[in-house]
Formats: sequence, C-alpha cells, structure tokens
Amino acid sequence: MLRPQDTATRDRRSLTGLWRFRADAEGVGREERWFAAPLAGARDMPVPASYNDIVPGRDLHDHVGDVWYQTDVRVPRGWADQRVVLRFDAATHRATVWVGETEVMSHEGGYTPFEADVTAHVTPGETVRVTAVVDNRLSWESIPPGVVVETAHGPRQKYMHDFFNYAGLHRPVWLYSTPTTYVSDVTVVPGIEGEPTAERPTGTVTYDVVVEGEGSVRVRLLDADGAEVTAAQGPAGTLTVPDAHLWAPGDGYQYDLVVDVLGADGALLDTYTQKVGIRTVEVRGTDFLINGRPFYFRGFGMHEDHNTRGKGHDDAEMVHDFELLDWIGANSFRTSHYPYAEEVLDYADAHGIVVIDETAAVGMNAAVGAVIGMTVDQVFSPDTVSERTREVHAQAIRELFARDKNHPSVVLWSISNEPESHTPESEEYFRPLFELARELEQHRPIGFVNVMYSPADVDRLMKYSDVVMINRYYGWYSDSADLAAAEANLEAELRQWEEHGKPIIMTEYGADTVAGLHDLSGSMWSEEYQEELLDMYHRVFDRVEAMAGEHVWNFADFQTSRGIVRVDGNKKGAFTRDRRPKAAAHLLRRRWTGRS
Ligand code: BDP
Repeated sequence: MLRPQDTATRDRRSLTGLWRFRADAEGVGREERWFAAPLAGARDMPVPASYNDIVPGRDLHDHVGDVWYQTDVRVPRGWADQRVVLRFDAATHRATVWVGETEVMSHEGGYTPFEADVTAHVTPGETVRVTAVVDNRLSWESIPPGVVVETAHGPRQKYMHDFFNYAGLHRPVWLYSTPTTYVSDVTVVPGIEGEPTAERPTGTVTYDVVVEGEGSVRVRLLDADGAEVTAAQGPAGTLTVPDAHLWAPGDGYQYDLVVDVLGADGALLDTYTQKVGIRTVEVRGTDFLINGRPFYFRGFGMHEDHNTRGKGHDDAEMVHDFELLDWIGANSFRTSHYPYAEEVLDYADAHGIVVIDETAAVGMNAAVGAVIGMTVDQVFSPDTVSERTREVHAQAIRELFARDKNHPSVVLWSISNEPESHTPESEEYFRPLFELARELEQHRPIGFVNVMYSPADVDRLMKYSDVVMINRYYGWYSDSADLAAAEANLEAELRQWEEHGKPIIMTEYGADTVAGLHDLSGSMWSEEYQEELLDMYHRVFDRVEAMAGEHVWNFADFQTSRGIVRVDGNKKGAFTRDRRPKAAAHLLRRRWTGRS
C-alpha cells in the first residue's frame, strides 16, 4: 500500500492533534451508535499516542475493550473532482471507522495501515465527522495472541509476551486526495549487473506500476541531485543505471523513481515518487552479503516505547533514537516485535541503517508465558493458536511485505519471535506461513527468531529459515550469575547451530540492569554485571566463525505488563527508558566504534 504523498497531483491533510476520546468500559458504544453524534462526555486525547499513560490512574492504563476517537475535518475546497481517501497508519489492535454516520472500513492488526475511498461520503469545502472505535483485546485469533479473563472485578488481559499492551491511534491519520485515474501500487526490485563489489557497478531497477483507470505510464529515474539518469515507457520494465551509486550500510543513497500517468492527449493525470536504493542481499554459506560484501549486524532489538506517549510515533524521539544508534556505532536493528512506523523505515533508508523487519507474531510459547504470567497447556491446538490464527498471521505477513517491500533498509524478514518450534503442532502451523512468505518474497532472506527452549537438537523450524536468528539468555534466565558456566554453554550451543551452515545472528542477549546500581562482586541487576555479561558474549561471538551479527536486548528499558519478574518494566536496555546511557552503552560503543 502506497504512502500518501504531496505531489503535483495529490494533497494530504494530516489529522494529527487532539481528538475527542471516550473509553467504552461497558462496551455499549456500537449499539448506542456513538459515531452518530459528537461523543458525549469526551476528553481530549493526542493522536498519535497510546492512550494508556495519558491520564493518571489505572482505569485507562488497564482498560480492556473498545475506546472511541472522534474528530472533525474540513475537506479542502480544491478537492472537487478528486478521489478522497481516509487513511490510518495504525490502530492497535483493530478498528472500525465511520465518516459521518457511514461505516467505511474495519481493520484487524495493530501495526499496519488501512484506508478507504470516502469520496462518496464527503463534500469538498465542508466539514465531516470521523469516528474510530479501537479495540485493544488480544485473543487466540489475534496477532499477537492473548486471552481476556473475565473476573469479578472486570476483564483482565493476559498475554505471553512481556512488553505492555499499549493501544490506540499510534501513528498519523490522513485525509488525502488523488486524481480519479491514479497510481495504486509501485513495486521496485533493485539489482546489480556483474561484480557487486565494484566501485560503481551497473545497477538495475525492475519496476511494476499498477494504475486504476485509463492512462499510460512513464517513469523517470532521478539521482539524488534531481538529474535524470534514465527513463522508460510502460507500467513494467527494467531500468539500467550505469555507474550506480549503491545503497549500502552507512550510505543511504537513494534515487527517485518518478511515476507519471498520462492521458491520451499527453496531459499529466497522476504523479507519484518512489524512492529506490540499489543494493543486493544474499545469503551465501555462513555469510550475509549486502552488495556482495559480508555484513555483520551490530545493534539492538528495539521497541516503540517512550514515557507518556507509549507506542505513539514522534519525530523528535525517533531522530534522537537514531542519533543514539549512530553514537553507539550500531549499523542495524530489528523491529522487535511488530512492524514499526513507516517514518522509521524511511529514516533507516535515508541513513543507511539495516533493518530486520518483524511481524507482530510474538508470544506463541507456553514456557515464555509461564515466566511472564500466563499459563496455557498447549499453545498450538484447535482451541488456542489454530488455523484461524494462522489466517490472521498470514494476513499480517501479506500486509507487512506489501507495506515495506520497497525499503532498501529491510534486508531480512522475521515472521515470528520466539514461537515454540520443537513440536509437530508448531511445525504444522508454520510451514504454510514460510511457504506464503517465500511466494510473496523472492529477493530477501526469510526467517524467524528461535527461543532458548527449542535448541538445535529439537527445533523443527530452522530448516525453513535462511538465517539462524536466536535469542539467548545464558547468564540471566539460565546459569544466572554464573558467567563461567554461561560462557561454556553459550559456545557449545552456537557450535551446534553452526552445523546448519547458515549465518547466525544473535538477535537477543542481555541482562536486566538498574541504572545506578553498582556492585563489584558480580551481583545481577548491577551495571557491572551487564557489562561482564555482554563482554562474555562478545568473547564467544568472536570465536565462532558463523556469527553474522549481534543485537543486544534491548536498546532501551521499556514498559511491560505488571508481575513479579519485572520492576517497573524490562530493564535490559543499554539506555534507560529516558535514553540515558548505562555503563554498557559505553562498552558497546567501544566495541562497535573503536572509540572510547
Ligand atoms: C525474550 C523476548 C523479549 C523479552 C526478553 C526478556 O523475545 O521480548 O523482552 O526475552 O525476557 O523472551 O527480556
């Protein structure tokens, strides 16, 4: 799905700002048609933001079920004869939207965009009411899964992942116009002819444009200075780029593919610009190659998580986080454990940061659930994570790939984090999803992230994966406080994975650490212990040749559900939640930049 753009033929109106908001604790709003009038008893709510931490108290923080958002928007006068589209960049976890009293769309899944053509329901120059009901409930048929337990004191949401179930309108909302004949999709696949490691090789850009309505397509490829490199006619083809300036880690060079739709008389009907980074990705043996050169992932599993705004997107926080990644010498991150805002991927593209892009399929694991506080006998069964869940999961994969397919920064997909992967049921569940992912994606490697409870001798899914991605907590959840034992066990396990003959990326390793807690005798939770543990992992990584990357868990401390294993959140960050460095941040910076 294309991102809205301002071009010579298109305009956007942002609906960010304060919306009217009301929690629907009784779940009566749909029946009472709250969309049909200005929301009664509403309070102000910022969009984008999670609603949970905006108001003090437990009610909203722990709310389970529907909340209502409403705003009024004046449709620009100039949009007469245009197609008018209403788009939500995300609504966590599902939403139904009305324009005036007309229901225009519903969407399942909290981290991908959805939109509707609302031309028939608006009049340019007039104001229209937009209402969205957003439901934060996780069930056996949602991604991620969860269970709502009805108690004498109200509903309680349980789930098998640790990050807090923030909800609401986390990303911008747009009203935008397109002409009635318009570009509805663009796919670009970059390539390199000959030796990719050459200084300025010949690049290729295979493109495919979908147009709704009658018109012919012309494309022009411009370099970063706006000079035309090449051009072609027709909705699909391959462009050749002599002396290509490649997109590469640390060099976010991009071309502009300007797509024009022309009428029979040559008039410009629509124009849309798609950025293109020319680079290749390939797995060869135990190497992960970008542009033919071995790439070693250095960085973090992250979260969209901040004080007050929760998972709400914010440019200032985003840029600051990227500046910290730069300061520490990270070259990559994983969008643990859900698709991040498109702004984040655009930024990664533009700055040459490499991304492992993950679906929201996290917490399909009874053993992890038991640690977090949700007990379940069998995760994969007709009554729990089932074929119905798989349908939702498949749709999440389709939507993620469709949204992010053109980003050069995305070099590897993760279709799930830490599912059980040692049971026949888990294999039966996942095999078709790997098949689907391969059908949708012919150019990037695909994988999933393996959990410590499914080591190499029992795992059944790694054979479907191009890369070995594993999360390990030797020295924390196992061999707690015993780094000597942890070192031996970690190395022994990596040697087993090495036998797969694939690149190994440690997608999580780390220790909870309370900033400011110091101890010289190896006390867990201290800043010294976090440093010692990371150091130990690095010693091991440097001995194992198949290692292709290290992503510390986590970039920053983050909010979790409440329970006896977390103290005001997960504290495995190299930075605190408000982005102050722990001692480990300096250790990582020394390792990753060579600077102190
Ligand atoms: C792993 C999960 C991650 C958790 C982490 C932890 O992938 O989401 O936050 O462990 O326990 O199981 O810190």
